[in-house]
Amino acid sequence: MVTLNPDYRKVKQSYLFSEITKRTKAFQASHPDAKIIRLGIGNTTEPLPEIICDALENASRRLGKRETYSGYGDEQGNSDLREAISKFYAKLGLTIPVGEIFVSDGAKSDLGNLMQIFEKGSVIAVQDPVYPAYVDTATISGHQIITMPCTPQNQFFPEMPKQPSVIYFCSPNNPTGAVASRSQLEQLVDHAMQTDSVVVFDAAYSPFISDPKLPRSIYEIEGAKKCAIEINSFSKSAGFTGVRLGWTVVPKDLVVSNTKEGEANAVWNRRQTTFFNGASNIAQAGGLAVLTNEGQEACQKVVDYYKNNASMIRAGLGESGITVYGGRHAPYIWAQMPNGMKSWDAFDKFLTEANVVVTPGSGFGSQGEGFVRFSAFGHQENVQEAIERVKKLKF
Ligand code: PL4
Repeated sequence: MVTLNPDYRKVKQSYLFSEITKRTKAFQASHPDAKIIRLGIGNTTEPLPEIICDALENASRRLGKRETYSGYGDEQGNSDLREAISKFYAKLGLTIPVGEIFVSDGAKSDLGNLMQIFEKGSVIAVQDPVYPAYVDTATISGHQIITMPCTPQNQFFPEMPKQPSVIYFCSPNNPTGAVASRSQLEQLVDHAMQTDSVVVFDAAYSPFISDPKLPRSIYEIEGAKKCAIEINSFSKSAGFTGVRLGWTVVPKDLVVSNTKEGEANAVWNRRQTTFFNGASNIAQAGGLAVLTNEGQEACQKVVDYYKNNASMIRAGLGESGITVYGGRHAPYIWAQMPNGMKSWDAFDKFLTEANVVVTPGSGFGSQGEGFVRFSAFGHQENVQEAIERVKKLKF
């Protein structure tokens, strides 16, 4: 008998962001004149800098000539891009050799794919609230999930799990917008070392950190190469949400219990060469341009534009009497609704009365109930308009 993977029955029928899209479309269909402003899904809106567009265009033109055409590349990524990523880390004072860098088609694919290298039934510890892709991919992969509550009371830094776990940790955090300090990340790494745990560190929002004292990579913490994998993305740093490009670092020093040094790196390499045929060669050429000095400067300007949106949202919600967290080193503002209002009720109120889409906090976990997440990705004039509309609401 052939059966479907029963673990799909354990996840909600609809993925959070698909549900938001569905409800927004239904509202638009019944209110065709409503000018809806989307601050729900964290989706970039600003155009790519010229230098990146040129690189993407040139790469596609190279495919049109016999002399420069290229087909499949290395599954691990093109060596020039891997070298550029290694240099990106060198600027943070870190040594990450090319052999530890695996180019991907985005962080979401790898955070889910990484579940495959751990034995089925492993304990996966996630922050609560959390980006739902971690929970859903862990469930579908047959692992057990434990949650680490992150609340205003613990400044969104959780107590560590009691048992050895694969700890998914995201900083700057989606959805709370909290960013972990150096001493908090030292606690995380110490804990992983002492308990034979592995940290999967999601650094997708690291370019939003503007305080040089705050770590942008887990490898800024001593000992992290022995216990941590890092995922990164060009989506939010360079507006590649649609282009699709990211990378994962699996250090050769990483030791998962019962393995030798280098084995986790080799297993991930085996996984990638077996299941993945490499990122698009056009996207990789774009990524190379992003990592040039000129590219970094141009992309940082776009990140700063979104950061300015985040400050505007923080200020506007504050004026409305809503308690806000995050949004300083992150594109997300975590807003606590007044009078115990539930997340989906707040979602409906924002959508129907202000025609503004937000993400209900309860979709990120039980600790998100009573919150909504505002995304700072949007055109500035729309963000401004959304704030004006929200300020008129009565709670
Ligand atoms: C909507 C912590 C957004 N359709 O673009 P990627 O794959 O390199 O990065 C995905 C990703 C990875 N890690 C974290 C993230 O927050 C995200 C993107 N999250 C959001 O609004 O929370 C986009 C979500 C996307 C989805 O289905 O996840």
